[in-house]
Amino acid sequence: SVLAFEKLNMLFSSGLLLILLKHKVIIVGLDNAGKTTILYQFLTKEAVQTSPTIGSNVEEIAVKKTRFLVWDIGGQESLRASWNSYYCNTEIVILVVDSTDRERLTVTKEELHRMLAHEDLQNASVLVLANKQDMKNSMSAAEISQSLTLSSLNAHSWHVQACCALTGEGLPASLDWMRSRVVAN
Ligand SMILES: Nc1nc2c(ncn2[C@@H]2O[C@H](COP(=O)(O)OP(=O)(O)O)[C@@H](O)[C@H]2O)c(=O)[nH]1
Ligand SMILES: *[C@@H]1O[C@H](CO)[C@@H](O)[C@H](O)[C@H]1NC(C)=O
Ligand SMILES: [Mg+2]
Repeated sequence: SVLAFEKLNMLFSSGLLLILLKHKVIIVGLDNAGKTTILYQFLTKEAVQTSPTIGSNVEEIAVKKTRFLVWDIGGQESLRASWNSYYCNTEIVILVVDSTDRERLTVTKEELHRMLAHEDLQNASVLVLANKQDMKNSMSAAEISQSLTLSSLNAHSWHVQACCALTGEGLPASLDWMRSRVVAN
């Protein structure tokens, strides 16, 4: 098994092993959309927390043995310019939308399409979470899908899920979809 060891070593040094074992996910969206609340709901619901917090907003979650490394990157305008430093090796982009925030949906749309044009994200799947469905005046998943012109995303696999981060409703289904994107059937 020297050969096996050398192969393993090679995998480690190329960073491939990390990519093979954990699927990188980034959570984006405007400030106040509910990104951080969703990340922590993922940790306490269906998913099992498998390791302590790595940084303030990076968590590892496992869904039926599929491991995701989830990066919650800030949504304030000043931080959006640096989003692209997180794109490398990302398999899934979670876009969190505050479904009551009609005014800023145009900004979200622009940020989303700008982001997906980046070559590092050319193969990434996109999960749009229509959050805050518990609010009376919230837009439906279909309205959000239309406003974000998701049907124009020919190169990316995408899905919209209505959810409420406060109760966790819609989040198990989101994790199932994420898993379906990275696990071969
Ligand atoms: N009513 C309601 N409030 C939510 C929901 N998700 C998040 N919030 C609230 O929205 C605010 C912003 O949430 P946060 O997770 O900090 O947003 P972030 O800036 O995107 O990380 C907080 O006051 C949350 O409690 C939801 O589904 N429904
Ligand atoms: C995307 O997938 C294609 C085909 O598998 C591959 O050649 C390319 O390197 C991938 N791009 C990225 C950024 O991973
Ligand atoms: Mg946050």
